[in-house]
Parts: sequence; structure tokens; C-alpha cells
Amino acid sequence: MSSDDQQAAPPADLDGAGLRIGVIRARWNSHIVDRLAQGAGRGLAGLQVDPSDVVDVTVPGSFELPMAARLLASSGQVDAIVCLGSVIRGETTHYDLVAGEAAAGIQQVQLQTGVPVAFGILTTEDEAQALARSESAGGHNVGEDAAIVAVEMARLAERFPAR
Ligand code: DLZ
Repeated sequence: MSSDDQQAAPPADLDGAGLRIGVIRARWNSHIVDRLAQGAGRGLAGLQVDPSDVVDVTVPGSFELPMAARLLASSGQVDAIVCLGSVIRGETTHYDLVAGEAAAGIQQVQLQTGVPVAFGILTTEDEAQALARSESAGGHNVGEDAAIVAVEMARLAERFPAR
């Protein structure tokens, strides 16, 4: 097959207008997570998600993100969820436990509920890496990336409703 014969991948639907998005943030390492939340806000606004359609929730730490996501997903109040947290290896002996359980729990929630949950948790070696991945407008921000994922996955879920 020549490259001319290959089909282009269908474009992602990134129209956020009318979508209701839950943004759950951990308060642990809040100086980093606040930056992720700003990125998420930019990402959602850039895709026309109305600020009044954003449900903001906070939890103590990243370990609690899956539980809050489960509550929000089961409530029927949101079309997708963004989980934001920061786990820094050099600052926690619980690193593998907290990061691993948060990731596994988030995956479990989205698969069990059918409500997309985007993983916006920084798992880094040190604070410098966390700062570099939570930059202001124009820079790299994992919260912004996760917000865009949430919109795309919400639209995908809408195309394939459960029967
Ligand atoms: C306990 C703990 C530690 C040591 N480190 C972090 C971290 O780096 N990032 C984070 O989001 N949360 C941390 N936590 C808190 C746990 O996520 C959780 O809130 C507590 O263990 C209580 O369940």
C-alpha cells in the first residue's frame, strides 16, 4: 500500500460547548496543582466549555481523586472529569503507592462508570520537573492537556451511548 492509499485518521471532536466537566484537584502540593487548574481552565475555555458548566471539587490528596471521581461520575452531573494532582518522588516515601493507586483508581472509575476521567496528575522526580509541566499560557501544562482529553473523550462517549 502506498502512502497515497492510506486513510487519514478522523479528526477528534473538540467542541466543548454545552459539556459539563468536573475538575477535581488534590490540595497536596497545592502550589503545583493550582497551576494545573489554571491550565485546565485555559484548555476548557479554549474549547468553548462555559465556566458555569465546570464543577470544581477539591480533595485532600491524590489518593482521594478516584473516590471523588466516582462520586461525581455516578451523580450524572458531568460528562467528563479531569483529575489534577502532583506526587513528587523526592518528597514522599509513599510515592509509588499514592501515584499507583491514583492512576489505577482513575482508570477503574472511567471503565466502570463509562464517564471519561482524564489523568492530570504529575508524577515527577522533583519539584523542578513539576513546575516545568505546569507552565503558564503558551508553555507545557498537563492540566491543559488533560482538559482537552476530557472534552475529546466526552464527545466520543456521546457517540457510543450504552445500550
Ligand atoms: C500522604 C501523601 C504523601 C506522602 N505525598 C503525597 C503527594 O506527594 N501528593 C499527593 O497528592 N498526596 C500525597 N499524600 C496524601 C495522600 O494522597 C492522601 O491524601 C493521604 O494518604 C490520606 O489518604
